[in-house]
Amino acid sequence: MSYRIPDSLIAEENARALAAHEDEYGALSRKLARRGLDIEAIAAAVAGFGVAVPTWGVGTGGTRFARFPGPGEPRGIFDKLEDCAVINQLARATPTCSPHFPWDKVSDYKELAERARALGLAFDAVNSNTFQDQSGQPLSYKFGSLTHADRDVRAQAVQHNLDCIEIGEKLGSKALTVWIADGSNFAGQSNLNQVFDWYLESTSQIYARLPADWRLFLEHKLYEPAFYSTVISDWGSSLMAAQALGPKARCLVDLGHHAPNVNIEQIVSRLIRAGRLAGFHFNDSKYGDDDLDAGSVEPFRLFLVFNELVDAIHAQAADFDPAYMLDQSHNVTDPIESLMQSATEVVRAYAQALIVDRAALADAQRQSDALGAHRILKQGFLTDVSPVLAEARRRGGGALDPIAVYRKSGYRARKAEERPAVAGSSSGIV
Ligand code: RM4
Ligand code: RM4
Ligand code: MN
Ligand code: MN
Repeated sequence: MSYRIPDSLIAEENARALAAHEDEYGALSRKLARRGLDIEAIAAAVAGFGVAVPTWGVGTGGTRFARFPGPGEPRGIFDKLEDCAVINQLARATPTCSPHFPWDKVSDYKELAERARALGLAFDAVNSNTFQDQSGQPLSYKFGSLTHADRDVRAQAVQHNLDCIEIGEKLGSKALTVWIADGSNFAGQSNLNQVFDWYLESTSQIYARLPADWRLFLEHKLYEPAFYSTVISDWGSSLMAAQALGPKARCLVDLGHHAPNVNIEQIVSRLIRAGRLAGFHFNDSKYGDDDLDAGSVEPFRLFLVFNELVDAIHAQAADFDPAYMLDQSHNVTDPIESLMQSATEVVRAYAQALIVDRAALADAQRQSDALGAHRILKQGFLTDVSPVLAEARRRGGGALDPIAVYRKSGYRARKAEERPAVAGSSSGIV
């Protein structure tokens, strides 16, 4: 029988921390009331917010230099689901997970869907992988996949995406995320215009096979592994492709996939305006696609992204239904701890954006009161919303302090006994 964290441990730890928590919740409630805000409405909105965990994120990540796996790593998708369930059990913000194929391939998808359901989880977008060669694969992706110069390689990559849709249907997913590594390392290596044509040709074949209620998420990335040009390098290329493909195609914003200093929240605003925002891969970075934990480097930027999202909700923007996912590489932490912390930081940014006084902000903007407007925005960011996040977790059966309960449970040590290390784990991208 595999170890699960008992709910009684959560209850005990919550009981110990309850008096202090209630005091802090009361103080925040009074603070918000003075601004005309009802903390119960914020608590309800927070409780209803979910962000998907990437199945590849529960294994230790790595760099191109090395990977340092920890004890008790998940050995396959069934172990990964167990870890995803712990993240949701304690932090109550991640009811779904986003699988990656063929990393999460199994022989029986009905069994996989049932196992997820039994653990209280559902599946979010399925991700295809044509950035690596798999054993036994006839043709190589070394020089590209959906935009390879050889039509047979393109056809193989298209077929893999169609297979992913078929798997996703069995799992209850409603979207396919396509990120390709295609690009070039040398000026002249590929024809920049031609490869975009091939991208459209290949993705239109995938688009044609999307079930009626599905969406196709196109994920751009500026560079890496291609270092001279990348086919879908930026939101402009992504939007051009989405508009060429049709209304079910949307642009996915991974926070780490932009040029340095680019204004990501403005890109989000433009994509909302175009009715093409697919959703997010949240992570944080200092230099490039660092895949650090969300909110760990630039929490203000994360808040500004949510400010645009809450603004769109207020404006009742058309075609606005973004998918929220984490996409991180945990190289030096226990992935379960990182994912609980990151999910909390994403929800925090949402709560901070919810309490911004939008009427006062619009007024300050009308009066061209630059500093006044900024102060209104900052008031949301600088309010410590931790007590309302904790209360939403507690009411949902989660932990007031998820990481403290996780550490106390000894889950990882138990898994180290249950899961003998295996070679060639699909976790972590090296
Ligand atoms: C590092 C650095 C070192 C080299 C390793 C492999 O980035 O440049 O000099 O030994 O790579
Ligand atoms: C990429 C990109 C994709 C993810 C892979 C593993 O950099 O962010 O979303 O599927 O990494
Ligand atoms: Mn991503
Ligand atoms: Mn990435």
